[in-house]
Order: sequence, then C-alpha cells, then structure tokens
Amino acid sequence: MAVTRTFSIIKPDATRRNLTGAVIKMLEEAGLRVVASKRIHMSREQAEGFYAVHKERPFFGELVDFMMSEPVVVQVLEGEDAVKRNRDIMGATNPAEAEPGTIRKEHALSIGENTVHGSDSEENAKIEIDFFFNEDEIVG
Ligand code: DAT
Ligand code: MG
Repeated sequence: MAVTRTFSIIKPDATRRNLTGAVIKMLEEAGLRVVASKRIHMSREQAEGFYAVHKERPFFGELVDFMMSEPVVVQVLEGEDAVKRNRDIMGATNPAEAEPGTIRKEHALSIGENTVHGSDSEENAKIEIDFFFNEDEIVG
C-alpha cells in the first residue's frame, strides 16, 4: 500500500475543550504523520465553501455555524493508505455508533459536534488539501 495524504480538521468542540494534542496523539498512534498544520478561525465563506457538498442537507446551517464558532486546526496527514487509516481512527459520524478506541467514541459530543473531519476519498483529499494549503506549506 502506497504512502498517501489526507485532509483532517480538528473541530471547534475539540479546540474549545483543549483536546488538540489528544486528537493528534491518536492520529499519530494510528500511523499518520502531520505534514502540514495551521490553526484558523473559519470565515462563513470558507465553511460554506468547504461543506458545499452538504448544502441541501437539513443540518447545513447548523454545520456551518458550528465550524465558525471557535478556532479549528486544519492539517494534512500522510501515511500508508492515509484516507482509510484516518477514517478508521476517526470512527463513525455518530459517536453513538463509533467503535471503542476511535477518536469520535472517546471524544465526540454528538453527531454534529464530532471532533474531527477526514476526507472520504483520495479524490476529495486532494480537493480539500488544495482548499486550505499551498504545496509549499506541506513539509513531508
Ligand atoms: P463525516 O464527517 O463522517 O464524513 P458526513 O460527511 O456525512 O460525515 O457529514 C459531515 C458533517 O456534517 C458531520 O461530520 C457532522 C455533520 N452532520 C452529518 N450528519 C448530521 C446530522 N444528522 N445532524 C447534524 N449534523 C450532521
Ligand atoms: Mg464527510
């Protein structure tokens, strides 16, 4: 399996509770390496643009408001089969359905305030990385 990249966000519920380090530790222990990282406070334009794929869903407004509510940490992760590895350690979207030992089972508050984002395909990983990072900000 090739070394690939994925895109990750440590969401406002985690930064608010000072869990940035705890989340990164779980990602690192899962074999992922942080090769780019920045703490930002998302604008409405960024949050709406990033989640545009969900704009028809009933929770879109709530999702955008949440992502703008506190700082987030956007990051690029690298590792073997990084997209799947990250999704596996994140756990299910709804923490009530997430496996024990996953980030969302251990830390998420609800289906909305669920601690982390992770790209769901290699194709979306590239699009999402490009949304927040220039290539020269990624240092492998
Ligand atoms: P994931 O983040 O696991 O890829 P998704 O892409 O289906 O899940 O949804 C994106 C985010 O939208 C999710 O992390 C939290 C929010 N969300 C999804 N379903 C929701 C729901 N039923 N109610 C409230 N927020 C929801
Ligand atoms: Mg998704």
